[in-house]
Amino acid sequence: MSSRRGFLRNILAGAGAMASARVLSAQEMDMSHGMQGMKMTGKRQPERGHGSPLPVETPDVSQLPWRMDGNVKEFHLIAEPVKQEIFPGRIVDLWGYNGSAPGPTIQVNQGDRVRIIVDNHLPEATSMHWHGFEVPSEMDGAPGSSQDPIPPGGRFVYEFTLHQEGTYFYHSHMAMQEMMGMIGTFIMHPKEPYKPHADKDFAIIMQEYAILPNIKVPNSMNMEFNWLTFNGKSGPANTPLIVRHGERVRIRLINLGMDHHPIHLHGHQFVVTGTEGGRQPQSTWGPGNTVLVGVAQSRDVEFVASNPGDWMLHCHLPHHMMNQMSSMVGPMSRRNGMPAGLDMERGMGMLRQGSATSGENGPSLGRGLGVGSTAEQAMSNSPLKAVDPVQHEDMPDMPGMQHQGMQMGKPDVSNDANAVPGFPQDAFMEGPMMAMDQMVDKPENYGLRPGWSGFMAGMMTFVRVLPPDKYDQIMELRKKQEGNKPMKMDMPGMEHQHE
Ligand SMILES: [Cu+2]
Repeated sequence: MSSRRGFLRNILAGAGAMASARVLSAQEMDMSHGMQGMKMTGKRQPERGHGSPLPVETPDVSQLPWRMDGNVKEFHLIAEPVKQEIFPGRIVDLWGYNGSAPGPTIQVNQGDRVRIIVDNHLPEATSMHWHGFEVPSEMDGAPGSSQDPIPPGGRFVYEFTLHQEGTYFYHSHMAMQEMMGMIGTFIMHPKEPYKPHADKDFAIIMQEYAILPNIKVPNSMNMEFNWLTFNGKSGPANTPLIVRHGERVRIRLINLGMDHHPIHLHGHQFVVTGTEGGRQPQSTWGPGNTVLVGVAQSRDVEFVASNPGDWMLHCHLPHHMMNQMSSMVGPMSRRNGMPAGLDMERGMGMLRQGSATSGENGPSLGRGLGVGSTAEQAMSNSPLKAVDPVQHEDMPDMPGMQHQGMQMGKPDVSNDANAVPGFPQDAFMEGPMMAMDQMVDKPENYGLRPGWSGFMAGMMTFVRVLPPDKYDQIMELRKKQEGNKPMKMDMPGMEHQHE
């Protein structure tokens, strides 16, 4: 490990005298790839240098290191297929950058000269767009108009000076690739620190995927989504945002998908202080607790964490608070099999026969997860057959009740539940039988109410506003965990270390 560490230091430190054409070798690329895989900074509490900006934490996503080449900050992104564990045991095939989707977080300072080397390790052409950046047209990454697409195996070197500040992001400018995960956070720290000053600063990217049980590849043409993620994780796999009681908190929310997400915070009012265009004037800040983050937008919200507790932060669209099971509720779960998806034309409502509400078409319209299945299995999830193995065949990748680490428990339903039209809705989708506290155990979850994980799904995490003793305890646990990790990552505001 120590040789790897030394190697990294060389990459980061020895850069000054090198020609600008110098780029990382394949071996170094493997290195940086492995580094990202360790996810060491996603949870790390970065230290602050004198007068340097507060680094933004991106829970569950790593930070992209850079090297200085003269006065240019040089980053290296590799577009590639990735295996992303979006939920315990649910490892799916996405496309991302440097081993993850979303890709690693880039942080720079306003005024920086930045170079980003983009290598394409995908089997098809790609292009990198710097969303909202005021840069020369030929650096915009619009394939076909500002540049040729980067062919498979190819490379494009982007370089520009950034005079903006705010919450930005980078993404592939190929539409279907966007739906495979190809986005990352790009923070531009302001020259003049924002006022009032924030004690904690977080960023979260929202994404959505349509992935059938048994299948690991998202259907990027689908219009409905069964896996909703914050920073590449679905609840309860997300790492909560840890805050000390009384601190001022900024959360930067970024959305790239097919839906707009109303993000709601419990227990506090916040103000929207920034958009994808940068800081907003204070005169526009009105109180709220839900902010609609539209597709391709970012929103910064700020609040004083004045109310101690474990507060949910989640998308308020009901179907975005679920994991993969939204088709298994209510009357639809009572039939002996039903259409589970159709070919594209019919899935999108271009019917060949029958009406849109017929038994043949009704349940499948707008769901369109058709690839790989035409009918869902006959199944029962009535109270009397709650442990029917058929139920688990139907969701083999969902840790079942018999799964190790899953807590045993019974949903609380009344004796005549089956007689009530509409039953079941949430009875088998959340609650004690879905709890998996141990499977998602980590310092940031320490002290949560037992069974909490059974109620967290989709775009859902916690802002934990903790009294000093509890806060310190979790920071201590986190430090211990970090101590076991081999390398330190470099953060913005610590540039002096590279020079
Ligand atoms: Cu949503």
